[in-house]
Amino acid sequence: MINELFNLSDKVALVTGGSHGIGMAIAKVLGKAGAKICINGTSRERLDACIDEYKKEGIDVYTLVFDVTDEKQVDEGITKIEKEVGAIDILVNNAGIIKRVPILDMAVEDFKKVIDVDLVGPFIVSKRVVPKMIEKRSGKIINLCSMMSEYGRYSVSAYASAKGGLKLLTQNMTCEWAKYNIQINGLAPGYIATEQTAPIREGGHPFNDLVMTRTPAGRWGEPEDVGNAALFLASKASDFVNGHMLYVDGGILANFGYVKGENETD
Ligand code: NAP
Ligand code: GCO
Repeated sequence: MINELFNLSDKVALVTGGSHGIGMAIAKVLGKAGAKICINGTSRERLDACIDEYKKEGIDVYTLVFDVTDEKQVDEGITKIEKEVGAIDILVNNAGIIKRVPILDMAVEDFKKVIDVDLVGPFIVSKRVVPKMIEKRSGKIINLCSMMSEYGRYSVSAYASAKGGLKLLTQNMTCEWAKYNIQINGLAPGYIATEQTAPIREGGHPFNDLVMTRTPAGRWGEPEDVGNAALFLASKASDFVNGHMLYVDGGILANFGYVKGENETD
């Protein structure tokens, strides 16, 4: 049956950074597909504040505070999940930050901080979660990469370096863990309307015009667009997809760009 392919009712999912944005959208879709949903973040207030939003969708979300860059906190958090909810079947390494600063102005510690959260964090969490997946000979790991895994742009050197690295970490995880029937893939959004992009999307920021002209779909993505694609990578339907980068970008990576007005529909 087709819907059996996307039935996650016997699965436990951890979505890091699930209190809002793309993480919440992914967690909601996986929850609606039947998975038991666990989310973390660094802010207890934000985690408490999102519980009702999940409840509205019929999802009893399990929340805990741990910083993905802190090995001890990650170990304690995953141990708690394994004890109180169950071994994690689906891990979504979604937690991430960005700092938009030109290289010459960027403090080394700020560069390292972005790398720590966006690249080392997925390494730490995956390394702690995967032993039970290996034992079970089954698991799904989804790493939130980006179109910046392929492109640089002015002021996002740390972020693009981390997301480029995460693309290759995804491939290396595949080389080491696919033989245990674990599928590890990159989920790579284009420009999505969340808090993270609000500074370059709102208030008439010129970057908004760039995204609108460079994206063939002619719109910003919504978190739900990414969530829906995550369901495929979390389900049986992707059991032979591994080390892949699934772009959810409205076609931006396919498009070099065009001159406004050359398109008769402009
Ligand atoms: P967001 O709104 O800034 O949310 C980021 C989430 O990560 C928050 O829930 C935050 O929770 C959590 N987080 C940050 N640092 C953490 C840490 N050290 N430990 C644990 N949790 C941490 O971001 P978003 O736009 O939803 O993006 C989510 C992911 O998609 C990120 O990896 C981002 O790089 C990627 N992405 C976004 C876009 C886009 O256009 N928005 C495009 C491509 C890729 P707290 O607030 O509790 O810390
Ligand atoms: C930026 C944006 C991007 C998005 C996303 C694009 O400043 O260019 O924040 O980095 O977050 O990663 O896919």
